[in-house]
Amino acid sequence: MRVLFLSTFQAQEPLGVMYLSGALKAAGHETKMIFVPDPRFPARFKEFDPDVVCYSFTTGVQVHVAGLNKIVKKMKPSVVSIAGGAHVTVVPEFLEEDGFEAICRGEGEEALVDFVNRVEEGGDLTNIPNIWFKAPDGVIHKNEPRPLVADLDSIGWCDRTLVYDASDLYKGSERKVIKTDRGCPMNCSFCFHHAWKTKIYKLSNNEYVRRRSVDHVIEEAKQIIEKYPLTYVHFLDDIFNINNKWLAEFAERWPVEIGLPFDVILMANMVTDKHIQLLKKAGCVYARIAFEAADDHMRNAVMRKNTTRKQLVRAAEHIKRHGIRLGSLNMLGGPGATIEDDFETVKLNIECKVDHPLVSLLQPYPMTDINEMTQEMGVSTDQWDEFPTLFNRTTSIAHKNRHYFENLHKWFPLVVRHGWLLPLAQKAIRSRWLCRPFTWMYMLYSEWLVTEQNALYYKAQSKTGLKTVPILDFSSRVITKGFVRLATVVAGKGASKIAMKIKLNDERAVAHMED
Ligand code: B12
Ligand code: SF4
Repeated sequence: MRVLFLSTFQAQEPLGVMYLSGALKAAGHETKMIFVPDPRFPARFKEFDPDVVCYSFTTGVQVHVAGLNKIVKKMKPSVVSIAGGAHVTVVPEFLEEDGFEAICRGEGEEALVDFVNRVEEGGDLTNIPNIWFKAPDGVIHKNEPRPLVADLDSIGWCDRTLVYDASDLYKGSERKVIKTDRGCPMNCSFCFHHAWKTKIYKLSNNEYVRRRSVDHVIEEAKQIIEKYPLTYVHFLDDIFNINNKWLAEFAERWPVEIGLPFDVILMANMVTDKHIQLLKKAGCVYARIAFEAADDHMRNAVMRKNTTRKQLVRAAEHIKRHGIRLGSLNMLGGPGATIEDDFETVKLNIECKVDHPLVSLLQPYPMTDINEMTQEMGVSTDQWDEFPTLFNRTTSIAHKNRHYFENLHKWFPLVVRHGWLLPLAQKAIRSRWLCRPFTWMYMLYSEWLVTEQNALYYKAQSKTGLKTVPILDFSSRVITKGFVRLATVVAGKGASKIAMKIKLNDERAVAHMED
């Protein structure tokens, strides 16, 4: 069968669909991806003439996806539309949307292959594990998930050609992503993991948390290097330092067999000095830890990070001591937070001398425990169609002085790096009228942080030239972005591809802080 994946451009290559395409091809199907907007979309759609169309998306963009699928159904009414990924897994009621025949909950390689095989055979579509199917009479058949694939190596390779053949932006990027794990043992109340683990799959950590072998990961990196530009790897793992034995083997082999710099996210309550020594030896140039909130009640009782302040400070010290760039992930405006609590988070970042402070406004995503908490507190939304598509800029939580939190978000990176600005920020965030200039300030400063980040990558790769001079890199990014914004106003969506090219390799996008 011919299976088409449709998606908007995103700031990072989408791994999930590449894995799905790998599984479909191994089962003998043909796949293609089209990123939209694309002026040649109708012609390319007609040329490929798909039997099945797949969509993968997060909460916030479902309305756009439904609109896109309407266009698809007009072009070919007989095509079978199936959605999967983060949003429909937790809001399967999306299937009630006109135009969709099925959704997939959870991991999809085996489920999608079964589904497409049955469509091909004209078989029964009502009883495929993981798949919810809407029969022609409108009845929705809801199937339980199948057991998770225990040995991740057995899933095989993700099919990078799906995405790279569809877009030179991703193919040409010198940074590529690799994911070595699936699942997470933690139960942070704002994250999708506890919802998937305990509410959908109903599994223990032993079954839910899995990791590929070091062999398999190194082989993947080798395959990428053979075919595509690659000078830097962004590991998408939720917790890179979860297994001591794995980390030791990785640190031994990666520098010898691959030798490329990389960045990771670490869990602060698991970090030891030995981990950081190993990571340094392996070529890690940048490590992020999640502070989320300095207030103990918010961090541990509300967000359930299960991490003490002491552990955060100690992990930060280890990372700095070994000369690795320290990034922090922070969330402002949690349910019940006061602005004073959030200023404590700023102070904790200052105390830890964070190089790259990343910050978002907490959004209570569907099916998460924090969403239930915010509902119980009467400050949440469950209108998913009105959910913000991005984390930053605004909060969906009904705080008394919402603009205080939104303004602090814009001041956050600057104040963390320049602590003397704290008293000024404490006053400035109260202004209702300066939100826009604060946003510009945030964007400019974030651009500078990205410039610092780039300088680090260039150094690790021993690159030289004008592009590697920080002030020139910064100026060119700012001028080009300014130009793209102007061009977008004048030329509309035509400029979006250039904007995306600038966003690729942008640290904020990688860390979920897209501007
Ligand atoms: C990398 C990443 C990104 C990247 C790339 C996204 C991408 N398309 O891959 C970037 C930086 C662009 C990104 C952006 C955002 N992200 Co993000 N992201 C992730 C992250 C860390 C890894 C995704 C991944 O590659 N997983 C590995 C692959 C193998 O798994 P997968 O993608 O889930 O795909 C499997 C299944 O879901 C399923 N499947 C997926 N699609 C489909 C489609 C079909 C048809 C079928 C049958 C099955 C299926 O099968 C796949 C293989 O098993 C996840 C958290 C995580 N650990 O998964 C968050 C996550 C997906 N992101 C999240 C969010 C909130 C966002 C943002 C909204 C954040 C923001 N900036 O404000 C944006 C949304 C951007 C947009 N407009 O769409 C949330 C989504 C929650 C929700 N309810 O939707 C997650 C779950 C994080 C979390 N802690 O909760 N993200
Ligand atoms: S540690 Fe990170 S990935 Fe794991 S549950 Fe918490 S937020 Fe999610």
